[in-house]
Amino acid sequence: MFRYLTAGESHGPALVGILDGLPAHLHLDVGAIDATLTARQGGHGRGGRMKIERDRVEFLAGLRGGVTLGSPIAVVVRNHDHATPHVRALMDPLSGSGEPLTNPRPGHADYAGALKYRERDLRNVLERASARETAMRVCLGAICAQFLAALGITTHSAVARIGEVAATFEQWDDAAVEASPVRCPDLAISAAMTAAIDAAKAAGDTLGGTVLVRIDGMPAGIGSNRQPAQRLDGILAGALMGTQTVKAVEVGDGTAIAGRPGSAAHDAFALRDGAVVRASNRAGGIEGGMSNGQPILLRIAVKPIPTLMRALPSVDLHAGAPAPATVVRSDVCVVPAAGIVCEAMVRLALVGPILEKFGGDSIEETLDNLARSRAASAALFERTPVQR
Ligand code: EPS
Repeated sequence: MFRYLTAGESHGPALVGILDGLPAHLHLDVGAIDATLTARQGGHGRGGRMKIERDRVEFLAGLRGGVTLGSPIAVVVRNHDHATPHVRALMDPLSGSGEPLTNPRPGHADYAGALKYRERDLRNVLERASARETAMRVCLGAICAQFLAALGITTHSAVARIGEVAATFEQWDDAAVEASPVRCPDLAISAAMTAAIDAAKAAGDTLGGTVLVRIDGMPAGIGSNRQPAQRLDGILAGALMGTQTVKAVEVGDGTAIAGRPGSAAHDAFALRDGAVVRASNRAGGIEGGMSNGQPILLRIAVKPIPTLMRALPSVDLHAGAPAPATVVRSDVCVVPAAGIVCEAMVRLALVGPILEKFGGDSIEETLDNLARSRAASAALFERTPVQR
């Protein structure tokens, strides 16, 4: 069984993660994990905190000589902001205390969390709800990416919308994404997005948007139609909806499919050089809850973050009087970072269903089983070889 767990408060000493169930003998490139952590910290629209943090992974368990042992992997990413004296005074695990935060931000976990945990100080809710925790998800996801890459599976992301500025590409080049300060491969639109973020900042406002995630190299038959919880679209959507700021997930043509007749909604089969191919990929690579061998295409909508410098109306819960929402240091737009985080969630979500199909206590065993499965698929029908 593959599973993972994260712990950590935004201004506590560190974020902690455990990954359990990755096969043995995977050589990990630690520089690649750190590079992914750095990518998450970037993007136009980030606030002052990202100038303080230098996210780097530290391994505590599960690795020897840079190679996985098959035992649980334990990692830490430090919060440098915790070294700031007033932050440490607030958040030291043993002595931390301070004036309570009392005015919930509409859209944040503040209010619902206060009621749930019977908290009179909203800081006790917001510290864990903060998107700071996504640094650990990205760290664990970057480890999983190296397992997936060994199987020929890669993930890619791009920003398609920020606020009202939308791009209309379907394919994209990773190099163009990396060249853009907002991770949008259309450079003219990218400039308009950057300007929109600047305008929102000047107005004390925040912006959300849309990111696309593509998974290449997926073998067919991952996930299952047997039971609801085994459907790969549900597993991916659940992981993505379980991410801070995400409000909607579409697979393939998603909601647009609802308005089309069946004749314009599906992906016709055809033969090319005697092999089965598809004329389109409206389904986004998943049919019947299983990967079908096409690239998996996901579109994720994220909300504008709820901490506005021009605070929304709220209530001081201690005073029982109207008051503006709490204003804390924050970002204007995290859509570029959301693409990196969504890739991490997809990576984490894929490993379990992949290991369920191919198994493997060592990476050699997983690769043997994958190769045998591919050979069996190709030979399944005498006349028409299957793609994967
Ligand atoms: C966040 C508020 C800001 C963000 C933070 C998420 O932190 P601070 O209050 O320390 O300035 O920078 O995001 C991160 C620290 C991060 O690593 O992404 C919030 O309230 O959700």
